[in-house]
Amino acid sequence: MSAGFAPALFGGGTGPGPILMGVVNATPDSFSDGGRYATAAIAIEHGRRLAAEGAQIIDIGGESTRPGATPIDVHEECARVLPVVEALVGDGHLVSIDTRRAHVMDAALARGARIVNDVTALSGDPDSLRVVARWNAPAILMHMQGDPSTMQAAPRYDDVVAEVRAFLEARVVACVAAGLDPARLCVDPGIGFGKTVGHNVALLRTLAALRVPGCGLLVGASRKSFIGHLSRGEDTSRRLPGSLAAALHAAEAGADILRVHDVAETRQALEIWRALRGAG
Ligand code: HH2
Repeated sequence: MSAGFAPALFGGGTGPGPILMGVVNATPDSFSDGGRYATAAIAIEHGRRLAAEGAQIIDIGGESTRPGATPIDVHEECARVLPVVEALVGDGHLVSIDTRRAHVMDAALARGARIVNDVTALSGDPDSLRVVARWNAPAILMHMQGDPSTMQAAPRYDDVVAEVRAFLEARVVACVAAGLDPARLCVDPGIGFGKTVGHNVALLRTLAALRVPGCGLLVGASRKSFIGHLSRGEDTSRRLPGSLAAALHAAEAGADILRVHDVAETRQALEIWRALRGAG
């Protein structure tokens, strides 16, 4: 764990290694599980299952950010996520809201969500910083090159690790200037967001270098397309083994939070990893 980062704010931090954030996509078109959790009742049931399996944070999103996805209306996004947020908060779960819109952040925080997870690192909506500062909410700042509709067309970097790190540092500076506490921020390299397979591999190989001092580090590699590309072209439903390999690699590199779809399986992998490395 990094000095200064308070993982307890994000729901964990009592033992060594990362905590798990379970993904609930209340969307009809997510890349990995599109449509399976599209009704509120099914999404709520899924969130409950992920919590029972060991997710300390339940991340609820209503807009797919898969490559090529088209943005949806803010009211539609609220209609998808807010009933799910309310129900899971009502159960006592720690909920994060995965959105790039300040209005959705505000509405979800008002219903008891505690964390904001933004794939634009609070830069996609001019009101986001103000909303997060007003609620004093912990926030996850992710790197993305471009926009989901075009980001995989031709990702380009001179030095992907240096550029992602510089972006994350600059966003932390902007957040602190807006009144946010760096100990309540978590940075994320944004695996698959405007990146080729080579870019994703370079970022995962150098995770420790991407950490911004005093902030947490989150990695979301679960079921992402680089796993299929590096293996035999498996589709999202057949990427669990690769996702576990990526999760253990991120744990070894010191990630604080892993954003995963397969909570029970990742938890078991981490338990064995912890036992074998003698860390409790
Ligand atoms: N990945 C996705 C969505 N949100 N947030 C963070 N912080 N980090 C990530 O890597 C990340 C994220 C994409 O995965 P998923 O939610 O399963 O798909 P979709 O965006 O299509 O709903």
